Amino acid sequence: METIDLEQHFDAKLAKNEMIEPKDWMPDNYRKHLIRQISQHAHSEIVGMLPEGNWITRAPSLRAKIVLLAKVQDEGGHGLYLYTAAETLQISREELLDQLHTGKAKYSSIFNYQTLTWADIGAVGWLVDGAAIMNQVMLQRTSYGPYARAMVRICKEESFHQRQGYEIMCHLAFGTPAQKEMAQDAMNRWWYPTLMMFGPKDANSSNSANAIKWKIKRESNDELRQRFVNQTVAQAEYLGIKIPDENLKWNETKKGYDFSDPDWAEFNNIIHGHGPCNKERIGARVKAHENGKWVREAAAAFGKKQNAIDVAA
Ligand code: FAQ
Repeated sequence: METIDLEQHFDAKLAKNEMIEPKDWMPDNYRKHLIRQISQHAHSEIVGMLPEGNWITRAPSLRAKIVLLAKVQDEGGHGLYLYTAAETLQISREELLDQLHTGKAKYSSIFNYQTLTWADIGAVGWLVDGAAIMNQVMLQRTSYGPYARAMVRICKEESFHQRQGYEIMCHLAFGTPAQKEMAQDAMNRWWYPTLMMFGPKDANSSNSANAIKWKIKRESNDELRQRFVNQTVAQAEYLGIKIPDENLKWNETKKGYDFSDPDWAEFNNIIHGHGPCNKERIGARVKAHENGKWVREAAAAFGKKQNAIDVAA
């Protein structure tokens, strides 16, 4: 087929809401856009294991430890599905990881903050996973098949993660005054970084126009952020925890809350590698990658041996 026909065929599939699959023709910019977004998402999942993994040895009960351990393992699994989806776009795992380790590829800004107390683990589950789901529900209908299918399972697990976090917050908020204070302190530190997770305001979002045109994203950064705020206010009220925003107010006209912007200068600093934990996070990932070299080599050698046996049989 001529390129022009291929392009028409691609557009027609999108118009009919049919998925684009790895063997289908796709514009090069669509492929690059997907590699960027899916790999950023995969990197976020595995870097996101670090702030929570930090609390596994200090969880306050055996039950809490088992639940947190399972959650952190889930995040590793999400990374795996997403790297596999990205690899269907003609890029190798090595290249993707190299981009993370050298700072060429981004990962979510949220994982550059420290988890200082156990309440932070509650806030991460409740707010961070809550924001992640808000964004990811629409990605189950993203136009690229392998990404959409990975998101179905990820969303199911994220919803368990969000409840795990909210349960921790319930224990603390309805516990002693010191525990409630700890929960409030976590909310004070995580609220604005969570709002940043949705990305810059629509007017400053350089990738959104293409993402919406190609049905990669179905809703805009601002729409999702607004929905997250609307949903979270009632959950905070139930806990008796205050959202640290004097401008938070119901707006009857838009049927949603008005709220303050996060500090976009802080956001820009973080996504360019200068947040509180950027160096520490990348350092930990590079170290884990180097320590895992022998495992990758052993797995590759085993795979090679199995192939030789299969060919001989
Ligand atoms: N952090 O033009 P836009 C999770 C960058 S998973 C860092 O609006 P786009 C699970 C953006 O890449 C969390 N960078 O970009 C979990 C672009 O730079 P580039 C991750 C950000 O792609 C929970 C530039 O700014 N989720 O949490 C951020 O249309 C607990 C301009 O931005 C996903 O990745 C940010 N927050 O929209 C794990 C979901 N925001 O690449 C462990 C999929 C923007 O041109 C524990 N991704 N940037 O150099 C998306 O939906 C989109 O990529 C957005 C950004 C919404 C993140």
